[in-house]
Amino acid sequence: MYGLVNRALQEFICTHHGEKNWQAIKAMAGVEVEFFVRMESYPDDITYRLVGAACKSLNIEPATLLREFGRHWVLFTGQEGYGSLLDGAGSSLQEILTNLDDLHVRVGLMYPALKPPSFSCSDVCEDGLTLHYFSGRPGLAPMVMGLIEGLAERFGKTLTIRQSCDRNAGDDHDSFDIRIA
Ligand code: 1MF
Repeated sequence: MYGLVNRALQEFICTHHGEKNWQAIKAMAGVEVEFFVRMESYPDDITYRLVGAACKSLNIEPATLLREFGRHWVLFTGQEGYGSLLDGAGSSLQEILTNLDDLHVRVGLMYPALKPPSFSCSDVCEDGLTLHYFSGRPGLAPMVMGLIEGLAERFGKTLTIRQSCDRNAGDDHDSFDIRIA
């Protein structure tokens, strides 16, 4: 994944748990990269190892950490200059979630090493929708739940999310029923 992701993880861990913990986590993960370059592509394995080491060392469940990290990603990319990318994708939560593939096409045009997941929506209505998530990367459904929560925060909305299909449980993809208050 692009270094931007590892940078976001670094900032997330440093903010909530301190620089010292981050250094320890990096060492535990066996990651010898001194600092991550945003626009350079790194093996996914590095990110997974960092998440794994963080969970062990901070005694947090992976699903919990990934969900919080997903929320942080929306905040972080907003600050890193990608706010207009998010805003340009739609003026309501329903619209943005419907346009996530377009958003990733736009990023991918500039950064060809991007391996974007794919999303589609069904049962879109005033007060909610179902978001379907397809990814070459395993285990990141909790992060997507956090991403949705982060986007809702951008819109000042409160929502409830329930995972309705789960690849871990043998379904062919992950999906989320989203109710917007
Ligand atoms: O392959 C990748 O490197 C990659 C990196 C980030 C693929 C996707 C993403 C974004 N995605 C992270 C979870 C991936 C889960 C998966 O692969 O199954 C989050 C997608 C998302 C979902 C809901 C709402 C918002 C979302 O993200 C918005 C977004 C997406 C991409 C970027 C920024 C915001 C982005 C921008 C520049 C990038 C990389 C990603 O690369 C850079 C960065 C700095 C300088 C040059 C290039």
